[in-house]
Amino acid sequence: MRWKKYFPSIFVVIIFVFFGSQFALIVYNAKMFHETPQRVVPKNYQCTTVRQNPETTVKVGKKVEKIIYKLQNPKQCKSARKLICILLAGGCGHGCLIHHIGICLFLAIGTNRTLQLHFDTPTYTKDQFESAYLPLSETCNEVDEHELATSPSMQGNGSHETTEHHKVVKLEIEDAFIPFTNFAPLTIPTQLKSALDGAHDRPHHWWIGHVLAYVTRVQPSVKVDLKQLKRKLGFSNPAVGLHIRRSDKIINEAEFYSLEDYMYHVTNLLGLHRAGNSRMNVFLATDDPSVYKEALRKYPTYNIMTIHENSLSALWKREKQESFFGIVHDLQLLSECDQFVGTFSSNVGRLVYSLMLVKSRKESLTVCSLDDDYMYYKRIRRYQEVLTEHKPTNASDEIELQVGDIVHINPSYYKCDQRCFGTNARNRKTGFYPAKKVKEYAQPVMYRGFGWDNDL
Ligand SMILES: Nc1nc2c(ncn2[C@@H]2O[C@H](COP(=O)(O)OP(=O)(O)OP(=O)(O)O)[C@@H](O)[C@H]2O)c(=O)[nH]1
Ligand SMILES: [Mg+2]
Repeated sequence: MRWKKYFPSIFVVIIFVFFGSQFALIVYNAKMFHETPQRVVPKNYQCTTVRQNPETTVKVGKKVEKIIYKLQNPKQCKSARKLICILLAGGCGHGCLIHHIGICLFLAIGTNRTLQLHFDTPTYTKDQFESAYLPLSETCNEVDEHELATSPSMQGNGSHETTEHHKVVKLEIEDAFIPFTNFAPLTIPTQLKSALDGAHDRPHHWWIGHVLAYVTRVQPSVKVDLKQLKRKLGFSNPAVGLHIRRSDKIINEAEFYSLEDYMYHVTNLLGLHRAGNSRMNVFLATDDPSVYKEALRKYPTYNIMTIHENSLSALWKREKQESFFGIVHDLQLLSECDQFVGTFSSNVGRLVYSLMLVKSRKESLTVCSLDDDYMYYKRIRRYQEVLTEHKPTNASDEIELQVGDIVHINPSYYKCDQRCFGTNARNRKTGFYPAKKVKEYAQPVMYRGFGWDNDL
């Protein structure tokens, strides 16, 4: 066999290509992580404290869980009103996927339908999703092929669905904006708004949290894994959850922030100086494996807990099943922490915040985003309510505000810290105004899945 004499050279070429590509990747990552961009000095106002009365929110939360569960588990699946959500987005990460399913569940609850999922994306399968998360329904989980083929696409305008009289409708969901409905994030069921009146600072965020918490109810096997992981880590509360999103995200979607930028907030939250000698618990999740060593070296007095293999698989094997479980575990553990530091430009960071709102039993929860304000793609407009009158001082770029005015924030402004930019709905004037004179406004909408006289 003549080719055998070439075997040593083929072997050398394979070795060369393999090690060469590994070397190139290391150089690429080193460049990406360490040579990067301008440092933005963190400031206190990047943190928000959300307050609640846990006695009320826990009670109402249990009722909300029951309402979603009931709608998702009709006695007769065949005759039930259904929304088949076709998940299309390829290249959609885990946080993105959960937020897409969330959009579908908002719509299903709003239009009084049971949600069914049809995965049509190269990135995930239904089996994979259900290997970690409970099926959305115990009685109506399987999509009927005939219904999938023959049912019309959901149509409508505002809160009115023109396909309302069809028993089954479908909806393709990808990255495009879906403009036709008010059953979208940042709205809140009217009944819920009154039930939470005075009991929660951000009732619309809390509602998003409940919808996403339903989607991410973990399988019993994942609960067992989490218990073991926590034992191994020595996970204990109080703890700050720290999420550092780098790798692909900082190429052109988000800024690079140094570990010190994040730890500045962690230290503040832990009240290090006041608490004396006790070790401070930080649960770290990241897709940059170099962070852990750096953290151990620079912050030896902190108890930094991490699942290092998760960050390795998040960087090198993102498409693989082990990485899927890695992000599931990291998400759950982050959301069990008492405070959060991360970036809201990341779907993962935003998801952690939403889940924390549901899990938190304390009166206040502080979250620090080093970049954007909280948002949800495919949301309705973000509104604010004016608390204090404002007369522009230098007529240049500010608008006038009266108590009770509703302002909508310009969507291209991702951050509203000291000053916000938006349009006053009363007189359509657009300009800047001080952030401290407004508060988030939750838009109430009649979600039909709540019934008309639900006693919350
Ligand atoms: N295990 C683990 N994986 C992570 C972590 N951060 C990011 N990842 C991985 O990176 C992916 C990011 O997913 P996306 O949902 O797209 O979130 P994003 O990239 O932050 O946000 P967008 O690109 O804006 O959608 C996740 O699916 C994980 O695979 C982390 O802390 N732990
Ligand atoms: Mg992404």
